[in-house]
Amino acid sequence: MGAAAKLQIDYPRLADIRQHPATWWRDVLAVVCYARDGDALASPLPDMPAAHVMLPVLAGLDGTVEVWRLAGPMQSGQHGRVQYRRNERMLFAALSIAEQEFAAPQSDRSASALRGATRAVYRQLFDALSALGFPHPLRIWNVLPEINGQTREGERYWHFNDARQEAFIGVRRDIADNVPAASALGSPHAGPLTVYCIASTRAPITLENPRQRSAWDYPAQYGPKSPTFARGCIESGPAQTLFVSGTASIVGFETAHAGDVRAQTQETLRNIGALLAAANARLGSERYALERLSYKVYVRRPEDLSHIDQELRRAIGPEARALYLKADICRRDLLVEIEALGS
Ligand code: 3EB
Repeated sequence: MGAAAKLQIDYPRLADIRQHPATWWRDVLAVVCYARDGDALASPLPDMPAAHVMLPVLAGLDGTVEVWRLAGPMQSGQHGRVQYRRNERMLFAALSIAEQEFAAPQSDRSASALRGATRAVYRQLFDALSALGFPHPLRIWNVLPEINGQTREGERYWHFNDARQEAFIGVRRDIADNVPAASALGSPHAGPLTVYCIASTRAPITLENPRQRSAWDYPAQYGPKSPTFARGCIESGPAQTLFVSGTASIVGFETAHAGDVRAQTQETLRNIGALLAAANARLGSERYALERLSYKVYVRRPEDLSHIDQELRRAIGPEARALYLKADICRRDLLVEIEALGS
């Protein structure tokens, strides 16, 4: 059956899971490989689609990969440039496109290559989701190099946002209340634009955070076109999987505690707490709790890791499950961003 199987996330080592028999892989929905550079990009198994994300693991073993499990059997395939794996209920989709494919000669600091790559990635993604019968993205991850970099025409993240929003409008999705949970991170290494996604046959319940202005409604000082994501969403159906978007020290629409990583971590966790309260209120139960989530923490400066980890464990408890990755956050003054899964 598996209709209400829990979506689970584990962080084994690639070298260890290579040994596992085919039966172990039967329930695997998704694999995400984190790499320092191009040398670790081999797929764990020939038939296993994987997202290759150019973010180094900060705390954890070398060769750590992320494995999402649901209930098999699963089916893998390729649609256009999208690699996917799915069962009846959920689809994992991943693709990477290099900006160079869209670069005009001599246009070094131009934003047009990033915009072209972003449009292409999202067109491919939406085409695949609709062709495969999973038209509702629940959760999207976006990773691009130099997210805080400047072009002649403004910040790279702004151009990414512009092209992403255009892609959502292109598939006729209203921006408000009809967009997935997401994260957008900067890779400290050169590499392609990488997007991966978990999608559903059914529209999710989308969530906004009462402590934060909705990102699709940010004022223009954060870029001419707003970021296209919801603060979180709940999978429709009995499993009620909760996806918490990348969350930072933003209150209203402004960054709080610039330069203070401990205070930013505390504020971020208050924001996640407020989102959980909104999710529980929406379901009329105490379905979700901070102590029961799985966390992924994006750290701008590796030297902040112990401060962030201390604050996280102080707020959530010593048993908190968290993977730490080194990444640039989309605003220069943000030092940490935290996302979560409630299963
Ligand atoms: C924020 O709240 C912090 O552009 O997809 C968090 C989650 C952030 C998703 C995105 C950006 C994104 O605005 C940054």
